Amino acid sequence: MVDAADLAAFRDHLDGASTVTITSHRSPDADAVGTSLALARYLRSTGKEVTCVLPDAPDEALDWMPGVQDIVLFDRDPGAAQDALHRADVLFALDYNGLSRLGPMADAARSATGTWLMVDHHMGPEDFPAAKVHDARCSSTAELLWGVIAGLGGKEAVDAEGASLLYAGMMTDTGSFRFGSVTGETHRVIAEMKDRGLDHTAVHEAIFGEQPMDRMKLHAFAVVERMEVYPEFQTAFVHLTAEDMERFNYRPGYTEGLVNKALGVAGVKVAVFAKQSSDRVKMSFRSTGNYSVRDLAEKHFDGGGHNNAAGGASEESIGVVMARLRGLLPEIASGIAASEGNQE
Ligand SMILES: [Mn+2]
Repeated sequence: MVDAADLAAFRDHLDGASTVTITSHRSPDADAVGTSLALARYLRSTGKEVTCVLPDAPDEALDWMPGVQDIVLFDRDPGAAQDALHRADVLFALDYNGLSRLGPMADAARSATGTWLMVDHHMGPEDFPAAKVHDARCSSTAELLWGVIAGLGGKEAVDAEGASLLYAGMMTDTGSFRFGSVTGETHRVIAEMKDRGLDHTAVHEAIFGEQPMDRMKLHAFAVVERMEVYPEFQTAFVHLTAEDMERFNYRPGYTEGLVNKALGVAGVKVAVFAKQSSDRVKMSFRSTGNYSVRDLAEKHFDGGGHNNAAGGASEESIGVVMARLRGLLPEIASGIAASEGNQE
């Protein structure tokens, strides 16, 4: 639920603003992009001049999102991105809460002189915003943002397209409404989206329905050749080298969901996916139950996120990262055991 005092602060800051710039995190997912575009639509309906700026491009799987082509990308057009950050009266941080999550765009964001507002559901928010709507128990930023838009009196401005943007964030951040973070409120918000004309089937189809043959082959290859399952530690790893990704003509988004395949192996409670990217190894962590992969990612791989879903990165080679992960197996297993003990 959105706090009335936070809403009042948002309203005050927005009342005096004519130019708004909306930002979200590096490697933006459906929650990041969907909320950026949905908020932009609402604010434009109130007469604001709005620009969405992201550090880099979203997955191709989000190409269907109305307005995605108009987003300014810092890595492609740093001048335009910097300009949008610097001339904004109000800046939004959506779906992240630390400026380092912007990667190379962080410095430009830090030097912005407008007022920051935040809507986010990750733990441990930094205090750079003047006001924030923050709830680490909420399953998506999209769900929180609906509360903000509704609270500001903007329900009517959310049409079927706006609803599809918010729904995409809610759907993907909850593993299609499967995770423990889903609440009655989550489904009440979806009911509101349906009332606004949401075509939920179309959103599922657009994101999960069809996939390029190369992506399917990459997943099959990863499962057969690159998955390591350690039943005695209730843990599975899967990784891809730069050569693996080249072999299957890797495109952004191709590895989405691979970590969940590892988590889906019978008896596995912790899964890690690691892939070589241009300058570093990027990692996704997942768990079921009480064991916090956020702590694991934070302690060993400069990462963060949620208890059951986190990310991290390393400057080491993929071989070194995998060796380090294997070395952590006893620590992970005792962590799982301790978390299950805590539950009783
Ligand atoms: Mn999110």
